[in-house]
Amino acid sequence: MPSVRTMKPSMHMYKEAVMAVLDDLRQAIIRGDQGKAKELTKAALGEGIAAKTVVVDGISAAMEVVGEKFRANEFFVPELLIAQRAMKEALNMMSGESVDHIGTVVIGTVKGDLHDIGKNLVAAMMEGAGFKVVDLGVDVSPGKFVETAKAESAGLIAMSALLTTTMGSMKDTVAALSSQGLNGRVKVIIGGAPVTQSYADEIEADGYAPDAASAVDKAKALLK
Ligand code: B1M
Repeated sequence: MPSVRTMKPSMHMYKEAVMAVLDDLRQAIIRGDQGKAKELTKAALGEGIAAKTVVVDGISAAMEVVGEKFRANEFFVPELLIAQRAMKEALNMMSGESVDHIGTVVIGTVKGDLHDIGKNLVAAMMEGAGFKVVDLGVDVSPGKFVETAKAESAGLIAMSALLTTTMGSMKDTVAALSSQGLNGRVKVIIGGAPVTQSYADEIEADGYAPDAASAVDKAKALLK
């Protein structure tokens, strides 16, 4: 790969080189090439591209394309899973990168639910937007969400559910927050394929978002 710095006689060429690196990274993630995704993320950071730009314009943008292809039946579960592994490899390369945090978010997929592709996308986008993200993974109990939010002094709990049978755990988490007197102080945002705004209203969650990009906007608005 050509070096961004050595190819920098003008700002225009520098921007083109940055775009080329990010484009290669997106393509590597979309085709699920873990090695290349890792290598290109490392190279992009090494060339001085901001961690936030790598996450937003590289990693998250690639997963948005994967999501669209999946919805259009161009990709199926295996393609989704290998792209997700490549995404994880790329994200692992980001640990240790310093970004000024605009708030702390505790995120996870609710109890009984093992779906994490959408949740990882939301977590990556939030990280890219400047939040400190504490990712509890999948199968997260209401107690674990609340205890972690307390321990991390988080302003927001973000829950994902993909099964109609696990959505109830979101309600239990809101109730657990209330029982500790933390509702209002720790905001709650929910999402996932079966989740709706009316469900958020019903369980008195502070927000709902249909996709990862709007989850970031909602989180920013709630933590203002
Ligand atoms: Co499962 N699964 N699955 N599955 N699976 C669904 C969800 C299902 C709709 C398939 C179907 O029947 N058509 C169905 C649920 C039915 C229902 O309850 N309504 C289902 C089922 C039934 C099951 C099992 C029970 C199957 C079985 O074993 N009999 C089982 C349950 C396991 C468990 O969780 N306990 C199961 C297992 C699995 C796999 C392990 C094989 C795999 C998950 C792998 C993984 O995640 N690591 C899997 C997959 C891949 C799917 C489908 C095919 C794809 C889900 C996905 O990743 N989509 C799904 C069918 C489908 O959706 N067509 C299906 C892509 C992802 C980018 O979208 O997660 O929706 P999504 O995220 C979106 C938005 O929803 C939003 O942002 C993302 C986009 O930007 N979003 C948020 C998500 N979380 C958010 C949080 C927010 C805001 C927005 O704020 C906090």
